[in-house]
Amino acid sequence: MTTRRTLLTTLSILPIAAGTVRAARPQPTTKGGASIVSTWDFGAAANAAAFARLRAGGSLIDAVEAGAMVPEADPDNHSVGYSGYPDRDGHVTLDAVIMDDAGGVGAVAALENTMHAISVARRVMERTPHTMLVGEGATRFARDQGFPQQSLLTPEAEKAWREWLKTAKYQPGANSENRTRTPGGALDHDTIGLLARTADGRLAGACTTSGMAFKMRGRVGDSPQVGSGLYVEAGVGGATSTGLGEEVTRVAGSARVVASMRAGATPQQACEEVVRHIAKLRGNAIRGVQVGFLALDPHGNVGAFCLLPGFTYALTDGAGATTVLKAGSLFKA
Ligand code: SD4
Repeated sequence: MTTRRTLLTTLSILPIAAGTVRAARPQPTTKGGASIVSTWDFGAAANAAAFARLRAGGSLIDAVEAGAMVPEADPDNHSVGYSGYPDRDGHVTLDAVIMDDAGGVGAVAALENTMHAISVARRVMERTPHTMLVGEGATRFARDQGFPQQSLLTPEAEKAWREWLKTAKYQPGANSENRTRTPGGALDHDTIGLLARTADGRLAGACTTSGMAFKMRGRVGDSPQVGSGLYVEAGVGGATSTGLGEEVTRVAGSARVVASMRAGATPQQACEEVVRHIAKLRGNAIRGVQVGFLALDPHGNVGAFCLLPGFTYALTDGAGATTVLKAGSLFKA
């Protein structure tokens, strides 16, 4: 018979050698559990918009869309939506996915000229028989659906790209999402992954990004791919990821987190398991690479864990109070 302990061992979520692991911080105890969680500190503003939408009677999908739209419209956020850093050919291309817990999924990848990729993803979910549109087809769909068309490349982002072209070195750095940015520093990527729940335990999620700055044209990361950047399952939980997408896609990271939760792991244990799995699988190849996972179960329990210190997330409780927390990390640096 499988006891809980043997199950956890199988999932390799029992503590491993001291010295390599930084213990995860105790989980916040919020009255009634978390209502909305999102990646990075800038998730706080997104959570506020999502919470307001829920409070105004919106659906979970309305709420996660409203949350994701905040960084998409923020000109200071250089890789979600408007003003995202372009690919190496100078095109801003957006990736997004939205998902409910009743089988609803919509995604776009390599979308151009539309600020709110998350809303186009929602439209894919609601108005097409498909789950994902990419590239020119996604861009045409957005235009045909009446989304305003504009260049997403701001002068500031163009300047950074032209500067990058001088060396054209592609070396994504860790934790560039944090607001403690140095002007002109290597701001490689930003992504928001957002999970929300209702008091009765229904779940939905959204994830939106322009991906890695100065990526190859046509490159798509984890974010818009169901099971990698986001996964939600009724009665089990949801998970989302951030960081170097290739390392998440390789292992279908968010689906793996939810699978662990389905097998009995807590959200925290499940996030730790996938991070350890990536580290074991990739060894030296993930040195200096950041990948972080965030998970939420139907009761409002939250998990977060990452490879390197520095991954933060925003947690909003049932009363609307938001805290920004640091996730535990597998490595110290
Ligand atoms: C990507 N995962 O395109 C995204 C980037 C990211 O925080 O999450 N940055 O690989």
